[in-house]
Amino acid sequence: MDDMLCFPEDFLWACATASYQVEGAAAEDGRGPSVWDTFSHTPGKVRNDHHGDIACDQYHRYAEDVQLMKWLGVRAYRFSVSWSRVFPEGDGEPNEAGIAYYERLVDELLANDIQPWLTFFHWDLPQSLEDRFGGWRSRETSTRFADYVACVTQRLSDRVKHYFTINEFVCFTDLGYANGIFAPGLELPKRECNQIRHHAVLAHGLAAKAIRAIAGADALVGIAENTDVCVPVIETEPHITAARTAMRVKAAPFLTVVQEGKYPDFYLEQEGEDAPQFTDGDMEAIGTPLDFLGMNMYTPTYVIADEEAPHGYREVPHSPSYPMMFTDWLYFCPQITYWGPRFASELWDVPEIYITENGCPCDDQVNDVGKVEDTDRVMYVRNHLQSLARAAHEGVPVRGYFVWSMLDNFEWVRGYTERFGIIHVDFETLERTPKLSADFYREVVRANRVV
Ligand code: PNW
Repeated sequence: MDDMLCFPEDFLWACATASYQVEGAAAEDGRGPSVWDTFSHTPGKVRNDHHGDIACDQYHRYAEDVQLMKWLGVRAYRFSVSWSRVFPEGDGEPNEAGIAYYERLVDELLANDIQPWLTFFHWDLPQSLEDRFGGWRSRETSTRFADYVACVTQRLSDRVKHYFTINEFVCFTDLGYANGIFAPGLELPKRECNQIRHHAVLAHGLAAKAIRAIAGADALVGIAENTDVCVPVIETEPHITAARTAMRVKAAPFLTVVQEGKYPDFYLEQEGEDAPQFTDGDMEAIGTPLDFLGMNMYTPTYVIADEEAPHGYREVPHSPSYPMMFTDWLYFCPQITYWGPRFASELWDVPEIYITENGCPCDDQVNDVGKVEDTDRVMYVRNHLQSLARAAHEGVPVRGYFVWSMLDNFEWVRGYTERFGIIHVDFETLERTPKLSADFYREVVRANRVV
């Protein structure tokens, strides 16, 4: 372990996708619509009015994709289940054909020695729950989520050991119901938004309990969260302490309450009249101890110590000249994969940490020999892996890395215009071609080392 570019033995190299972004087959075998089907088919909501009707067609091409994963050498695949494939209306009787798809996918992965890591919710809420209950505005959605999770766990826990309840709270709560930029596209006041956030963490807690009740010690349960990674601009004690505090403060309604089983007092005070309503039972479920923490990491929040400021820190905005990847929100800061896991383990003593997403969009062009030579993506991933190796060498319990994404896919409101894959997808022919970054990642996986 003298080699600072080396990873611990048994480090889990993997890749990730999500149902609505890759599956396609939107109306096949009884799948019901999700809020993302409705939203993407509403003119003007998604760039170029793109939608996920076909996406990467992984629903039909999963066997080919598993072979690509095998070629990469990854030992795990993180995918999500489309809730409305299993319960077309979100509740009621399960749709056998929908469950059968995930059985086929899981069996194919296992036959190729690739562990399935299953996410239950990656934003594609059944439209019927939105129509009948107001979606996440109602705790009916939280309890139905737990029922859906119980059903899938019952059917798959003989083969699937690793589960993520929910992916990225802020993206379907705040962005969906307060900012209106993601499905279902609403702009509700703060009080309602806080209650929506609460229903989301409650859904996580109820689901975690359901998985444990059904699969017991056979199942390992975690969450995949994109908490703001606060990075000390200067790596000295006061700034490090300030950044760690900032991470806990900023995550108050999401990761902090999940890890601590209690809303921090400062959060409830600060929200005042708008604070969420909850019961003791809710808090008990929300605080269910987890087996691991999944961290999705893309971009930093820079912090410096400031004794005058609330909580003793101040965020430093990105200057216009700060280097960015090929989209308007992704600032390049490879230190996130060091500070994120380190702070999470210092704040909450989490047993295991996985980077469940990391990657970037690039202006990928196919060259005259049919290859995408994405040296910028290689640069991005290489630097983030170096920081992750630093964390591992210092004893932070980082156990694995899932590159986002295995292949180009439906990038939400950016449609197919932003490519995050290490494998190129031609969206006319659906042909897959590994990019130079895939060659790079394959060598990393093989060597268990940054190469
Ligand atoms: C993640 N931000 O979302 C999602 O989990 C993926 O589905 C998505 O494709 C990927 O990142 C790339 O966007 C994020 O603004 C959305 O910081 C927004 C942010 C971060 C992650």
